[in-house]
Amino acid sequence: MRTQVAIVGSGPAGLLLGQLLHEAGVDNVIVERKSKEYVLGRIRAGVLEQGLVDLLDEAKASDRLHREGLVHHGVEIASIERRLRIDMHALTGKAVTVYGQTEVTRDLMAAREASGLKTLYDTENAVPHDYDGEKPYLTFEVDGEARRLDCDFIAGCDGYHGICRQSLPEGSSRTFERVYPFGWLGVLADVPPVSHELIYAQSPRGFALCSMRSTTRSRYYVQVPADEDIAAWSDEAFWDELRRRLPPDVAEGVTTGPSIEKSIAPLRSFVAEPMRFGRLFLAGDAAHIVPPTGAKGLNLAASDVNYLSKALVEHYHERSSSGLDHYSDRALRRVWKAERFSWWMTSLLHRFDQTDAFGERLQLAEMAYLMDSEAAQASFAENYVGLPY
Ligand code: FAS
Ligand code: PHB
Repeated sequence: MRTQVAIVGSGPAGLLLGQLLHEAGVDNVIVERKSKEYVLGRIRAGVLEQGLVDLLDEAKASDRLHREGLVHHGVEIASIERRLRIDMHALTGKAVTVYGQTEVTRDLMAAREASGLKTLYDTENAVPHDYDGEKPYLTFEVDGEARRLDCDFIAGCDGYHGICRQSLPEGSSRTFERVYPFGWLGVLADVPPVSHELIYAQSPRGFALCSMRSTTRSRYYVQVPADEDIAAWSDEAFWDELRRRLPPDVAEGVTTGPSIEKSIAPLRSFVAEPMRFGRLFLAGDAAHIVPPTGAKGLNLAASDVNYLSKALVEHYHERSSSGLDHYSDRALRRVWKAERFSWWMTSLLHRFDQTDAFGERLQLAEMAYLMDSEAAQASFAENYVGLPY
């Protein structure tokens, strides 16, 4: 089997890359280790930057997004005593769109099927080969049968636990990591959201987030210890803890109901440098992870794919390697700015049990500065809506 670009992973990064390449006439095959149903069963991000919306337009996978997505001009930052609405649209002229990552994935899968592109699900033991030469290829198994995919380039869109970064030669990649001593317990429920916009809440008991998937489906999170056992959390315990962390006038407006999904996500900051190894390119979570506080994970995958898709199209259409040669530096410049913002927002809003009294006062001063300064709010807004590509 042969293609121009072999893509490992059918998450948002792999699927978006596949569609953008297809729209430019570049053939590609996706090799995915899970089933389509498993990939669609993962509940993850919910906030899309305008850059990602524009790329989904380019990928011809945005009709439902424009029908069902909720455009948000503002976001709330709250402590128990104060609520601040940051009018991002007034400060930046931009907005974000609330639309679940699951739906983005579903729309991209539908676009891929309509394009007649090949996606191999339920594969095993994918391994990238000879990407330091001119003729890379992938080996993998389907139903126990060994297969080989010859290609010009390999895109490692296989996430944090993927094979591509792990198969790199010893010493060829430098990693940077910060693991947080807490995670997010998330609940999805078919109840109306407590507010028409997101509320990020800081409280002495820990962080909470009020988000949504539609006007009838809510997504809520509370900070929990990193080693928390989800079995300890009944729906009732979750709703009680959530309301304890919200300003009283918000808490009394929360509509509770049975959870349709409940899970704990660990929080870490992680970057692997560089993102290119000969004819192997890493994109999305395969190269970096951010804590979900800044809603950047999915959106960083999109900016990587923006740079990589344009570089690959430039190679085929203009026989130029400039974009490919600059891909890693260009992507990492934006990645690190998002890492900074996601770390800052996580530090601002979460409870750190190990911090000292000085650290607690610094956190309260950081929140007071954001609440009192339009300059601080403008800085928040330009990062949250997404820095330019
Ligand atoms: P993905 O991990 O989505 O996709 C990688 C794909 O590669 C998967 O389908 C995987 O099965 C496949 N794969 C892995 N190894 C393979 C192999 N060896 N062979 C073939 N295929 C292989 N971001 C936010 O912005 N907000 C959030 O609230 C948020 N919550 C999250 C919660 C959780 C539990 C996790 C894990 C992440 C969360 N994220 C969130 C980040 C998330 O949205 C990612 O940024 C996003 O999925 C990145 O997309 P991909 O890079 O495509 O990686
Ligand atoms: C979500 O709706 O899942 C969500 C929204 C904003 C975040 C993280 C997660 O920062």
